Amino acid sequence: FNKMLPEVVFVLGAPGAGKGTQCTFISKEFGFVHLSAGDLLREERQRPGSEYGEMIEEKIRNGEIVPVEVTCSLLHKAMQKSGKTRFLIDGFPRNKDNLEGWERVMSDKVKLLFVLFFECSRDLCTERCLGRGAAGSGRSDDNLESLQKRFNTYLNATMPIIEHYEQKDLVRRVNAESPPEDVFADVKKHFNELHR
Ligand code: UP5
Ligand code: MG
Repeated sequence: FNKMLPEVVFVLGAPGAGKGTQCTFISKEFGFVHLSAGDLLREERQRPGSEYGEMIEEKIRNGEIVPVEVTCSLLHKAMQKSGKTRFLIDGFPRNKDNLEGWERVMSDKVKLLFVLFFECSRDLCTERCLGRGAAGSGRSDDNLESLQKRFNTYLNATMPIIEHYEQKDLVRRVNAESPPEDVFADVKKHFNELHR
């Protein structure tokens, strides 16, 4: 019966670990719809008439986490709009508020397959994000000050979520320090194990 529910993989890992990069690969090869919570929030921030624009920008710049009502509703709408049934949810849930809000609204609407967790050192992640900033990402959080805050939030708020799913045996860890193609070789194994 569960098989009729849309299927979801949460993709987590430190800022700059390569979540977005790997989701692009997964989406191409396995046909999952890639939904980045960060991208949806940045889009909502730009949307004329959005009542959340300023709040979102302030949270992002300070590496803080937007209230789940906003993020979860953007995710839910994007899922419905896609008309598809398999989703990569990139960068969510990042804290207890996210987790509880998702469970409240979505846990009976989707089946969580597993949590893909990218492990990458802080130095390497910082270097990647600063590199992306220098290359003109335009992201207001690709600077050293924001990155320090993003990392603190990651360690204090997001790691406990990984531990929560670890206890349910749902975490699939991948070392994300090698070149993107090599990381994807490991990522693939977890998707090949799924029913087709
Ligand atoms: N790169 C990628 N993989 C590489 C590799 N293997 N080797 C070498 N380089 C690699 O990659 C980052 C950079 O590294 C790129 O230049 C890439 O080419 C290179 P990317 O794939 O973008 O990594 P990713 O993990 O997606 O990094 P991102 O910066 O997007 O992660 P964050 O988790 O910090 O950002 P996100 O967009 O998810 O969230 C931003 C903010 O939005 C949060 O801080 C928060 O304020 C807010 N937010 C919420 O409030 N709630 C949410 O639910 C989600 C976000
Ligand atoms: Mg990303």
